[in-house]
Amino acid sequence: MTSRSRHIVTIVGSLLLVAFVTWLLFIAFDESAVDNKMSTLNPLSWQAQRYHDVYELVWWLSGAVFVAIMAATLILSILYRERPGNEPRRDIHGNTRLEILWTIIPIIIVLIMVVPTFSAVIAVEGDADEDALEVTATGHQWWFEFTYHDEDGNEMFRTANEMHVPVGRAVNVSLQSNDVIHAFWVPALFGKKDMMPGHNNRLWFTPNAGTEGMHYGQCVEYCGDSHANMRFRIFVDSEEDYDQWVANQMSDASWSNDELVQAGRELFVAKGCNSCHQVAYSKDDAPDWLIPPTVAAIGPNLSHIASRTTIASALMDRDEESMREWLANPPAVKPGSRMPNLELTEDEITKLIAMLDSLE
Ligand code: HEC
Ligand SMILES: [Cu+2]
Repeated sequence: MTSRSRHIVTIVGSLLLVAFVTWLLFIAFDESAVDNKMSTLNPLSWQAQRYHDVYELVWWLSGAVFVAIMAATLILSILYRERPGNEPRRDIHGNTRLEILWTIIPIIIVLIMVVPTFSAVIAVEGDADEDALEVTATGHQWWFEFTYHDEDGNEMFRTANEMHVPVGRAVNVSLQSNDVIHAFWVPALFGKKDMMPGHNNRLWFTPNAGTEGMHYGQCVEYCGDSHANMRFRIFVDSEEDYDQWVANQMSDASWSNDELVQAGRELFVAKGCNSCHQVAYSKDDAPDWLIPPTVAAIGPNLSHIASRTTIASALMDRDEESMREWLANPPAVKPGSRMPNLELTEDEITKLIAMLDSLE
């Protein structure tokens, strides 16, 4: 290669590198990344905000270090490049002042990062507010179960994959697992934490005022075939909407006397759905096909399935088409699903959907 073509290769290479870095910066700061509901860039609780502050500090510090080193490298290689009249300098062996300086500077930078990091961790990992809502989140392969407790710690009700919380109030979440290690994360609301079998982890968060709406969550610890399909949602409700939601979840499962719904109910028993799914009914005239909750806990509680917006751990919207697809062959939709293909006919699926749709 001639020295001229080597020059051209160097220049083109540098330009490509600069373009690549610019593109990385662009996607990092792109508005859609900031607005994305799975992004930590728009924290909606003070806990998420504390972690985000640390992230931002480290980002700017490391950015400054990066720019300083790159600039020094560039300037020195231009100043001292090989050219007539620029003779090699004498070697230097050790310079105490310089060595002290470049030991102290990194120590200061590390201290600037360590102090806010520890203070954020201590604040966020501290005890939850006294009046915090108590919820147990249990990871299952591949869905989430939420158990709500009253002030005395007694179980009030169970639901799945969609958690509702009141705005402005602390939520204390006890994290558990029914099988393997999962992890719980809603980037906008709190940092990720593992759900371990046989070990209780805990996290808490307080949704800011004005954050009413839906926030996406995801399992973030590889847990088998459908790990990527293990999602969930948190709905931050106004106090009033939340109370209404709780009252509905606490109520008995309801169903109409509609013919299709009744046929669906019969199928729910005939096909053994009730051996895995709870449909809660507390009255004395409870249908005798109901199995106690402790037995029918292999799949999500379906008592109020029609009050949810999604099915199969937020993988699909809860609409007629998705429901058909799911009931026809769950493992085809969600690889490895613990709900087997029950070989249902189109007609049976229609009846079951009518029954499920009535469970508001
Ligand atoms: C062997 C246990 C088992 C049987 C039997 C079973 N299911 Fe399931 N079902 C599950 C599991 C486990 C899930 C959760 C799957 C997932 O999201 O990975 C599930 C999920 C569902 C869902 C989605 C619920 C949600 O909130 O996401 C519906 C609806 C459902 N099943 C209905 C039925 C119906 C109707 C029948 C009977 C025809 C039935 N299931 C039989 C275990 C079972
Ligand atoms: Cu998981």
